[in-house]
Amino acid sequence: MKIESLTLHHISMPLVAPFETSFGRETDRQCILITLRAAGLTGYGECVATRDPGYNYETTGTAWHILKEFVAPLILGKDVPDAADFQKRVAGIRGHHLAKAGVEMALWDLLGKRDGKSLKEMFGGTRAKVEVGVSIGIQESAAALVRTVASYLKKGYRRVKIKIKPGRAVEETSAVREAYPDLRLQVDANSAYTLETAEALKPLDDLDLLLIEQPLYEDDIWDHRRLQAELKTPICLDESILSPRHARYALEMEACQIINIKPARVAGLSQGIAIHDYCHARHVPVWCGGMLETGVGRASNLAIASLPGFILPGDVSASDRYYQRDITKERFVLNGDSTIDVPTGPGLGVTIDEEALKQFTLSEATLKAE
Ligand code: OSB
Ligand code: MG
Repeated sequence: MKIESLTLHHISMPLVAPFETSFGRETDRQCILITLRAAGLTGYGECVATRDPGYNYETTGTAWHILKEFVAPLILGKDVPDAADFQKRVAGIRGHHLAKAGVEMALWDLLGKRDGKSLKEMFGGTRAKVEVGVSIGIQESAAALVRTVASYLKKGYRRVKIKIKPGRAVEETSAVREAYPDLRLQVDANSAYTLETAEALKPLDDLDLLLIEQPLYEDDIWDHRRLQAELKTPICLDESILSPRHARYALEMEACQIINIKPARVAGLSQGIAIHDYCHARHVPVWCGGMLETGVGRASNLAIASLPGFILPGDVSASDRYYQRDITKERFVLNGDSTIDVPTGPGLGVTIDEEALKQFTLSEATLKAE
């Protein structure tokens, strides 16, 4: 499709409750909404870079710069037929995966709207609804954490992930396990440990966890192999997997047994699908991670999670777990069986609430083909 314009909205949305991880605490979530126009159609994508470089090195500021100065000139006025062509065009831009992924998402939305197909249909998704869990930030105390877990179980979530960091892991996770002996439970350290300090995580190995997510350095795969050799609990990698190649390295090295697929982290949905296909062929379980997405990114996550290899519940919770007001008219709700329905409308299957978008916009820019 010949791309006529690209619009960026830097937005900030208040979270219903602060979200604290080993790298920081967020009360408002920033991201960039990307709009592509082509052939009388509008496609939307979400760039999940946040205000601070805590999860990885990208921020809303770096993404804005890369999108405006480098990605836009490669697509404006150009015929971009599909995601593979888009990836070829941006291959000369090193890194900046979150920026690239936002545009690829908008392209999929355009293509789906043109063809009258949902992302799920285009990807070959096999499920109409996907199993989901909830990711719970670091709380004030172990007792507060147990109360928070209880509140989500009451809402119907049947899998819980808790954020951990040094000094805030064993007591907290043990308390949740004691309160809920049969709960599907997992933890996420967001790279807060070293091979040495990870010794402190050994007691977690006896808590029957589904997985331990990204305990070590974000730029490392090898030391995860060393740690995995000492644990019976599967290690799952998030930050360390930046491409389908990394997925192969990690599995060949036996650095992990499970992969968290966040399409944004690997530069786009097409790359996330490639990792899914690679893992599925090897019977390696994957699940869909989250970045506190708006309704736009949430629709995209649900679509990819409908692929058959996503056998573990994703971090794709209901809209009300994150935002009182979202930028999509659609809100995602939790079904009684801890699932969320995959959108069926053309493209992402969501519509933008322009009023809400205006309310949350910090700055806006439109770039047009010459
Ligand atoms: O590591 O999975 C992570 C949120 C922001 C940055 C990193 C992570 C997360 C989450 C939240 O765990 C998942 C969600 O969107 O509910
Ligand atoms: Mg993670």
